[in-house]
Amino acid sequence: MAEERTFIAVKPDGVQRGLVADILGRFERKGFKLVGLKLLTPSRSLAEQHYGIHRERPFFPGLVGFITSGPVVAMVWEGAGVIAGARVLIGATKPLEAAPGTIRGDLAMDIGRNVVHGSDGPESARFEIGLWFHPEELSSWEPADQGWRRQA
Ligand code: DAT
Ligand code: MG
Repeated sequence: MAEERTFIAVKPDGVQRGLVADILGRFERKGFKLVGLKLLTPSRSLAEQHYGIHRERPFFPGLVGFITSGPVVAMVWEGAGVIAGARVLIGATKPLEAAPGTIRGDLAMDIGRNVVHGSDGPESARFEIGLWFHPEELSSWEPADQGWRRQA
């Protein structure tokens, strides 16, 4: 399986509730590689582009208002199968239906306060990484213990 990258964000509710370390730590402990990380309050333009696919949905204005309401922790994680794998760690969009052990299953109740975002496929991952990060903000590096995370 080829190495790939995905965009993950701790939403404002996760930051306000002090869940950043817990959420970040789950990706870290899984073995995925952190290649980009920053805290920012998204502009309306960034939020509208990020959620552009939902532009016509009734929840869109509330969603944009929520995601721009405070700081977000934006991240890029790398690894073989990380795009789908991160979605498994995140759990279902509706937190009450998310499996226990997943981020949303463990840490959230409400679809409008589901604490974390993850790209849903290779195309959205590429788009979202380019939207949130400049190329020079991403680091290519090799963990010293990579051979203990993934068989060569
Ligand atoms: P996901 O975040 O699991 O990729 P999505 O892309 O379908 O889910 O929707 C993006 C976000 O929009 C989701 O995390 C929460 C919000 N959302 C989706 N459906 C909603 C709904 N029916 N009512 C309120 N918010 C909703
Ligand atoms: Mg989505």
